[in-house]
Amino acid sequence: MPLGPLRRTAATALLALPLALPIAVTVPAQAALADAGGPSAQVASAVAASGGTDAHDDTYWAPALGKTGAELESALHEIISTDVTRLSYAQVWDALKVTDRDPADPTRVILLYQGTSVPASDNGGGVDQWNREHVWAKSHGDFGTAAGPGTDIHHLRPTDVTVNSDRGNLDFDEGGAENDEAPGNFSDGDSWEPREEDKGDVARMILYMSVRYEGGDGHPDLEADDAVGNGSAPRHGRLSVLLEWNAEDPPSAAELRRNDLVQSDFQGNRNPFIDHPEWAQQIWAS
Ligand SMILES: [Ca+2]
Ligand SMILES: [Ca+2]
Repeated sequence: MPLGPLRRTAATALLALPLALPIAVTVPAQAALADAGGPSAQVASAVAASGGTDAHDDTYWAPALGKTGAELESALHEIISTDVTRLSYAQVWDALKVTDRDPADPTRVILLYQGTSVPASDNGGGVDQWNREHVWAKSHGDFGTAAGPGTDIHHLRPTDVTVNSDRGNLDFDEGGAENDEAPGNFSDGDSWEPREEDKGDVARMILYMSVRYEGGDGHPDLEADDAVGNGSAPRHGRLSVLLEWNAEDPPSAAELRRNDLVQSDFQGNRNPFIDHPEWAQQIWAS
């Protein structure tokens, strides 16, 4: 994988983040991502080398550093499931108005799948309003909108009402016909392919849900799998494609800022794959 675009992403993140993450934060993580196809020991050493340089490695992620595979997944589950605040579904409206605020205009939010900016106050169920898209489709595990996975804003994003309806509960995969209202998104009978800018975001949201929900607290054990057409099973695919998207579309400044806001203002937990996208490879590709 060429490092050029990844380094540009790191530089962009630095410019846009007021809490300037040191450049050492992103560079080792991206280097590890680039090495993800290599021996796991090589990846592990890249992560170890980044320990202490990431803004959250010394504290939040400390118990996970140096681990790989199932041990890493288990450590991350413990970290992101401890001292978590569960929002009500009504609270999600106000939370998304903060986490997905348009940086150019605080009265607007940015829509997933389109990247367009719409008035934050125009939320609801009408045509051309925005609503709460469950990126992990809530029918996959049938968890509804009670406080828990159905209100976890790490995977909830503002979307146009009819685009949300078009995506429905489809698994994610490549191919199909382009969406009229949301150019760059494609769908067929069993899958939805988001536009390029959202591919990595979607992947990291699904992977977060897979690690966050392991069958405790009365919630289903959600697992990413390599299928489409998962129906109501607590599964979401397609894992191999999501891992590719995670690598192709690294975390943006907006995604990093969103992760900070979800932790500091709402839920108290972070999405590990936004801070360390290479962890996805270390859990699922080993
Ligand atoms: Ca992205
Ligand atoms: Ca799980």
